[in-house]
Amino acid sequence: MIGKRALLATVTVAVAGALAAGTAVSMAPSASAGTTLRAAAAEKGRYFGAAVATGKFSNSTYLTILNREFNSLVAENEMKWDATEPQRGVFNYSGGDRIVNHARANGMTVRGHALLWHAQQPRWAEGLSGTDLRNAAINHVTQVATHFRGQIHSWDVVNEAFADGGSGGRRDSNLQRTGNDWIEAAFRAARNADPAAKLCYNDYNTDGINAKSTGIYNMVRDFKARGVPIDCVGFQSHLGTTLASDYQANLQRFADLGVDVQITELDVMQGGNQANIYAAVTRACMNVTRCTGITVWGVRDCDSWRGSDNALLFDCNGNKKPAYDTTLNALNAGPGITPPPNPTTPPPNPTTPPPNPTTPPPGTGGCTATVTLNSWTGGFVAAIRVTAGTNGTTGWTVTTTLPNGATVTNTWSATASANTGTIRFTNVSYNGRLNPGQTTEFGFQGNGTATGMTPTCTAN
Ligand code: G2I
Repeated sequence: MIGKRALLATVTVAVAGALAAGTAVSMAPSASAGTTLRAAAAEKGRYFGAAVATGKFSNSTYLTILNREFNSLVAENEMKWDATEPQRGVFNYSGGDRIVNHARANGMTVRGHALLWHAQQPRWAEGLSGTDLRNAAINHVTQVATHFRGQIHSWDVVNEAFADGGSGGRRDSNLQRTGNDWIEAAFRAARNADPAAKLCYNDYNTDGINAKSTGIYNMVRDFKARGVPIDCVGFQSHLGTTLASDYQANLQRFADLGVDVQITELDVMQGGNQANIYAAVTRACMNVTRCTGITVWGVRDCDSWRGSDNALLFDCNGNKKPAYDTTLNALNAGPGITPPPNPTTPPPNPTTPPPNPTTPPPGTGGCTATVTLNSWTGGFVAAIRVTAGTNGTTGWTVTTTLPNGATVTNTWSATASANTGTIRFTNVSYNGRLNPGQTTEFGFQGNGTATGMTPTCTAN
């Protein structure tokens, strides 16, 4: 992080055009002006969010501001790989679930952050490479996105995969060394696991048109051209004392590719320009129709990773800072949009009765397998759902035949006997034992066409 801090200081001195004296924020609120950030954003069809840590939910100053001002939450750390899969195949959703529950109870939605990132990986993943790491990573995406399915409005599927400096290329990392296609593999797995969530690529130092943002732009354009499922780009916007004059133009060029844009981790060094920079960022988002929301990276200055930068909208006593007022005014002054459909936080479904333990599930004593196929030109991801019959399973094998020319490149949550032709997929250690009627999912990705598969399941 120290490297990034130093970098922030150097990049943000560059251009300050957007903040020139003539661009003051309108202070005249409209008749229907929202009096909180969440109300003002909602009136304009957007969300206004904050990064949170569940450890602070017991602080009443923090909680009061959180519930009053924000209508989208993101876990500052608790949905990251090290938090959610501390041991391989052992998942811990306690922090993430608390955040989702808090959001649901308070009329808020949730951003997911982050399925894959070179940082904050668990130790066991840091030690992997090649196919083993690729499979572990795709399995992670699948498991976590499946767990939170229907609860997340937008997922940072991949975070910070591009290099700083002028190369415009990828950052070196263990994930990058598994092959340049790791990002698209992650997006495909995420789409399969949670089809309703918007899938975002998220990065920093992308606050104007520069080599890094252009590298990302080219990737997004290529993904859209090839049908890789990407829906949004997150601009973290950890800012110093100036803002690039082409901040809005940069958002707009991404929007013009056919993706939503979001301001995902906004914080601004306190100094002469803090209030103006917050307003300029907010205005830029409001002026871009496909900018669907803003998230600030913490609640009060003393909750921030930026420590003495005092980079947020509330001081440590919970008082609103000048930047709060300029942000609220910019929200109220901005044009409205029709909000995107919201897939998040459905109430628990009262019409689905809990499984009745005394009634055996229908079906045979063995198991059944159904396939969901997500295909694009030249490739596919298959998700196979295994359901145990009346006897349950201690292990299972799913057999399926791929059409000629189709090749499996990647399998998660199962072991494949081959990569072409007739393939037997057997359970891995943690998903072989199923109670009667219980289901589990595994998947594979491949090249070619895989339509017409009719998998069969045998239990042992
Ligand atoms: O660095 C700022 C952000 C840049 N973009 C991605 C974000 O995910 C990132 O967030 C920060 C969190 O705000 C920090 O809270 O990510 C850091 C880790 O790279 C987080 O710091 C970590 C500390 O490094 C750990 O020592 C600590 O255990 O927070 C952990 C939980 O408090």
